[in-house]
Amino acid sequence: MNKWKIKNHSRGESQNFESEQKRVIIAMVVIGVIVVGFFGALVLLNEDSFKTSSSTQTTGTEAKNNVSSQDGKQIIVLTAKGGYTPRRSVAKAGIPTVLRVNTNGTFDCSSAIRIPELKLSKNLPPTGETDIDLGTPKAGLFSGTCGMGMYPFEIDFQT
Ligand SMILES: [Cu+2]
Repeated sequence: MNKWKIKNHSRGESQNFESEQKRVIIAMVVIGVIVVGFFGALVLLNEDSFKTSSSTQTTGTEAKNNVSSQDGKQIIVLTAKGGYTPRRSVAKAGIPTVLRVNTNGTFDCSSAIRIPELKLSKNLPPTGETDIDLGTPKAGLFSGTCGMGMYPFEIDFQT
């Protein structure tokens, strides 16, 4: 700080230059703080959303509330968007079953659903509800994926 003062007193001309430099340094510090704060906040937000989504998936794993019955049929509801939710469903075997896949602004590849067991590949509408008849499933694991095989889902049909 002394440096500034001395120069300011001794040479009036350098005052502008020095204060200009000072302003540049202050501006750089302020920008630095903003950038660091911004990325820090981004990291925190990402961690938060990561935790939220993983905990949702954990609860979704055991949730049976996506399985209901309607007109004597068992309806299993999945949401397709960046994968399938819930990733694992538990349903009853031996009952005529419909897999109802909801899309809502789904433009990723989970809008192309593939069920090898049924030799089925289907393009879902970006937004809508698509019923897929699963027949009367036997007990066991039933699985499907997105068109590229990177988002899996499974249904555990139990007796
Ligand atoms: Cu995919």
